[in-house]
Amino acid sequence: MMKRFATLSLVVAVAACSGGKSSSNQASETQPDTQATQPAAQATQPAAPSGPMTTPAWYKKDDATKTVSLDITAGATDANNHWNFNGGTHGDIAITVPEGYTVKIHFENHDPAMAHSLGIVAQTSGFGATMTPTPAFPGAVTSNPTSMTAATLPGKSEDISFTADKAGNYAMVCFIPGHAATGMYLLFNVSSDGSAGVQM
Ligand SMILES: [Cu+2]
Repeated sequence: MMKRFATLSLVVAVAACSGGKSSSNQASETQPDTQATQPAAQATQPAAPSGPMTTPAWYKKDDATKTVSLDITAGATDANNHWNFNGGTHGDIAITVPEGYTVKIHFENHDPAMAHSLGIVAQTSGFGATMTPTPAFPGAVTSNPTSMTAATLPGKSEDISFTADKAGNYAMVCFIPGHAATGMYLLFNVSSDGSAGVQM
């Protein structure tokens, strides 16, 4: 907001100084361009969370057993019509686990009305309305992940476990048709340098 305001002031100042016709034309062309580009970019690829690495109560790491345990709740809040993981949507939470660690996820569905699922995929944005439920790691998906009647139903839970054996950027998605496309995904990173935790 500050940046855009500063740019506007600068444009006005330049136009005022030169007073020339070409200058004011230039100014009016530049402004709408900038405004049109910014929202489009945010809709397709929101900026990854860049906050400090934290360890909320739902993230536990045990270096002795090289295990990260995650408590993930679908519909933890009413954000995005309950289509969220621990309240996060559109990749606004980034979970990072060290490469080679076993990841144990306890998944609960607190959405009163809708089945949800959880899987880790290599894709991190641009999710289609329907998705092939192929996890990035063997075992990194809940059962019947695309089914509105047989995925993890309201009030139910499921536990999955997998080895995060390849560093990279992944996403945690819901495979029910339309859910990831409308924001039901978090970012999931596997670090090669041992970094671990949660950023928002
Ligand atoms: Cu869902």
